[in-house]
Amino acid sequence: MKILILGGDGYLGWPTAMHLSARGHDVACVDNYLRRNLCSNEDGDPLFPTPRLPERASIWKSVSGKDVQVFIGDLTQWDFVSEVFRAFTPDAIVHYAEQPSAPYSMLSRRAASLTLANNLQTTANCVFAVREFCPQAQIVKLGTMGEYGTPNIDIEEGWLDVEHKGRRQRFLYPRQASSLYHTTKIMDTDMLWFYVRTWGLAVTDLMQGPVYGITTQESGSDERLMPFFNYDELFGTVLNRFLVQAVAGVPLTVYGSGKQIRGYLNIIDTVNCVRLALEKPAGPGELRVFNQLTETFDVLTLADMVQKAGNAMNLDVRVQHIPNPRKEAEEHYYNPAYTGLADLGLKPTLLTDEILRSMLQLVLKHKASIRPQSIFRGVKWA
Ligand code: USQ
Repeated sequence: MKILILGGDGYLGWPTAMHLSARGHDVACVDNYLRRNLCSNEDGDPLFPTPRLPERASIWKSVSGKDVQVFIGDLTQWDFVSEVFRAFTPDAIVHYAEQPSAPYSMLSRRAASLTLANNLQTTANCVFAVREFCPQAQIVKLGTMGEYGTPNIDIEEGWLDVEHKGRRQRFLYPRQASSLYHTTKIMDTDMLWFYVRTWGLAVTDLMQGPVYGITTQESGSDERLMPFFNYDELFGTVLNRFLVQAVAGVPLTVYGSGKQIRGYLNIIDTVNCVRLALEKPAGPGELRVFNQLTETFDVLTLADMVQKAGNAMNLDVRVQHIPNPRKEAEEHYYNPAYTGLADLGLKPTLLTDEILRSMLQLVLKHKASIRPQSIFRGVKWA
């Protein structure tokens, strides 16, 4: 397949590009370095620098012999979008091109506006470009489990059958997110569903939980090919943050009671899920939704696992409860279904002591460049 990855420089975009390329697909990446720029403006540079896309693509070519095309530009700009789609004519689009941080979206009016404008406009441009240049192409859109929030009933995979006054109808599962970022993802889903119904697009929405991890099969131990690894409050996800905190000797920042449960997965599984969704596509006029997680944890359990793995490596890992800067339920029911991707063939890479140890070892190599001041700044939701 010819696969166009929107947001190909990001934490997930570049590992996905290498994975699909290694599997024989013809891959192109588009990015405007929005995430890199936001991170450096907010003192959130990653643990170690990663080359920009053209250099990554040439390193990948030298190790794999495979080409990944690169387009640098802003996907909110229609002229650029149409140029890219005309030049590449994809069979499939993977859409990651969004401002991905919940805390960033709650930072200020300006950050909220950027998140809204960027996320909704890139999604709309993706839809219009498919309609105009490649109407048969499928879209695989990265959604988030956070769209559902933490309802007091089981979370189904995307849809809910509702019986009301003796009549039945299937609806998108109710969504109520707990950040503006997550809310833009709900709006994306609604927009895609509208165009699936109206124009017959083929769309898969992957409702992903927080991802952890730093290496994939394709990066191996070559740091030049590893993803952009954030540990700062705005752009780092919780487990990646805890591992860096453990190495830096900063107490693990458990927000509130730490009983918040989420569905997690290793970045190795993310790239496999995206490939499986592409290789077994949704049909025309179908919005297919998968919940993309492999296991659930509460925050305290993650902190406990990191503490044990770190202490076994002679790190002095402490855990600290800090007042929760976010507005989120801390004690709640959480029972999401996630069988769809397993049915497509996903073999989960579950979180083990060995995985934690190997991540800690990699972080230890970069201990000297950790900036403790970017670990916690306390962006408040309310
Ligand atoms: N948390 C802590 N301490 C920290 C950081 C986070 O206790 O230092 C807690 C949060 O309060 C939350 C949980 O850990 O309850 C997960 O937080 P997170 O920062 O790892 O994840 P989140 O902000 O929800 O966002 C991340 C990605 C986002 C993706 C989402 C999936 O940044 O792009 O959509 O995970 S989900 O959480 O399922 O919505």
